[in-house]
Amino acid sequence: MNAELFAAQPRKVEILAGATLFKARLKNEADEFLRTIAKIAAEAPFRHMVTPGGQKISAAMTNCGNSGWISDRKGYRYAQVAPERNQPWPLMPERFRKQAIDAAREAGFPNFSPDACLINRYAIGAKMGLHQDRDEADLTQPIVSFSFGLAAAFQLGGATRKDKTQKILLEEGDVFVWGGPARLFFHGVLPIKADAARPHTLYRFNLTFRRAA
Ligand code: MD6
Ligand code: FE
Repeated sequence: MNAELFAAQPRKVEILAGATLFKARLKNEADEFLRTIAKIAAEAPFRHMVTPGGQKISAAMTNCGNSGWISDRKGYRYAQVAPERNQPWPLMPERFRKQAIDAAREAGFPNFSPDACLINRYAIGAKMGLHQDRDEADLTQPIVSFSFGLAAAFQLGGATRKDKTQKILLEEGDVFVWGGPARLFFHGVLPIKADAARPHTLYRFNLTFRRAA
């Protein structure tokens, strides 16, 4: 029997105009990505930030790249230093950058040039409420998201908070490219569930590559 028949078969799924999901695209490289994330976190540790309203964000966050997304009582924004460290963010690994640019190009965004990568770590039960990503300077550039570890039920809505949402399963190695007409759509993540088949997998990691400046 040919083992390749059983290898993950990447699939490209158009979810909406401007939103393309590449199933399992990075699945075979998941361990390598997780090791690189651990190195970034050794330099710039994951931490729970607060929203301008004072609520603790349940996903722990860090960043790599020239800019990093932060939140505190003063607002949401990109910053070139981690506030509590006063040092630049770790470099964006070339391999991350290349994978993000390649996926964007294949989804119809040939000029993607990310300068920021937000890394979210979700423990079981962590979630993210419906939001828009609108802190980036150039909204013609897409956002590219990589998921590893536990799966997420991702909610993708529309241009207003009241629009109906569809649920998209984001699993290990999935790459979701999102821009154009969908760039400002509301979205969120339902509480992450444990996976009985992977009892040692305790987190979901999500990386989002952006052009911030
Ligand atoms: C997450 N992702 O998947 C959260 N935002 O954990 C996002 O909020 C997100 O995946 C903009 C574009 C793609 C995303
Ligand atoms: Fe978002």
